[in-house]
Amino acid sequence: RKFNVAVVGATGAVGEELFRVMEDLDFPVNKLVPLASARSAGSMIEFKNREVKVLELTSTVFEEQEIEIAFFCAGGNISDEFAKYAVEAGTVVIDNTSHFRMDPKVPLVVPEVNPEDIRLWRESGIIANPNCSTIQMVQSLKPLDELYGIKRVDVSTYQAVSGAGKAGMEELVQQMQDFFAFKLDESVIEAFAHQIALNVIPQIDVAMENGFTKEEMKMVNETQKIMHKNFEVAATCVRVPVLRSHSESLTVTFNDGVNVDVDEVRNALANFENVKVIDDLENKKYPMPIISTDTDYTYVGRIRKDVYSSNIVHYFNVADQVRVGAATNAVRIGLKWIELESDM
Ligand code: 11C
Repeated sequence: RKFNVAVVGATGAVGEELFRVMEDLDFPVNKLVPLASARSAGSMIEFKNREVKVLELTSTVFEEQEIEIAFFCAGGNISDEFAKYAVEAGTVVIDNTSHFRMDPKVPLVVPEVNPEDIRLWRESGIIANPNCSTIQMVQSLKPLDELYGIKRVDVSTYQAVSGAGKAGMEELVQQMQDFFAFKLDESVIEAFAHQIALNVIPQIDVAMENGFTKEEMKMVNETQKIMHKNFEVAATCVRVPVLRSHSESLTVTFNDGVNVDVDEVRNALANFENVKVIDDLENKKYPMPIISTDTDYTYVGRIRKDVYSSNIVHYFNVADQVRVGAATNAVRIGLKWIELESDM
């Protein structure tokens, strides 16, 4: 059977991508209802070669439109204010913001990693979609934890400007144009704390009391919740002038006594759902944003055993932030929910 589906934040970067991913993954849509603020209501979006009108997000729209599944991707404040109306109308909410992620009543799901947690959705009516940098990381950690048992993860990220939405992408493009027009020093700096063109910024989101940023602590707390494990995680999150794929450099320490076999690691990753291994340094083949962008895979490469400790492996992983890190994971949650919990 097919479902009545709403997308809240239909005109944002993730909202627009959700329509493409639903088309690509053949999401069973009966009626599609794009929702946005009054400012964007009335505009049109394209879905399956048809124009669909954007309606205004109101407290009653979920009931009026008989919505069964609602994707929320309009920011935490909007989820805070409107998700409850969807839940009251009997809609399952798949929330792409950080608002509900650490709520013990709300499952936080990466379908390849912890699909069974979806079954807890009835407690709140909400399933949370993790942070983009967490999603691609746990997709590679899960098979490695099953293989050897993880003790600690150290990760540095190279995060694309798409993490700050359309405004972030536009700011990078504008600054590059300004550079070639010899007026970069006049360029607007709004989406990020500093100029992002020709720069890297070692801060994503606000500072926390412990000296880490909020983005870095999301990678710690969300990883532990998704994997149901309390292994140690330390993250350094960095914004780089890349349009829409996040990269991560990982050092994974396994339990004492483990002797890493790189071929075993490579096979475990290659056999994991939606992970692709590209790992041939001699021939200059490894994951890069220009490979992952516009795809639904997490790419892993540069896999190597530590020179000093036999229980440590290093690798690099890359995924499209707007798709794998947001829209595709949300749609995969929706498909899993239909499989496990809907009354179809
Ligand atoms: C970034 N990871 O790259 C952020 C964007 O918790 O959903 C996503 C924020 C979130 O800026």
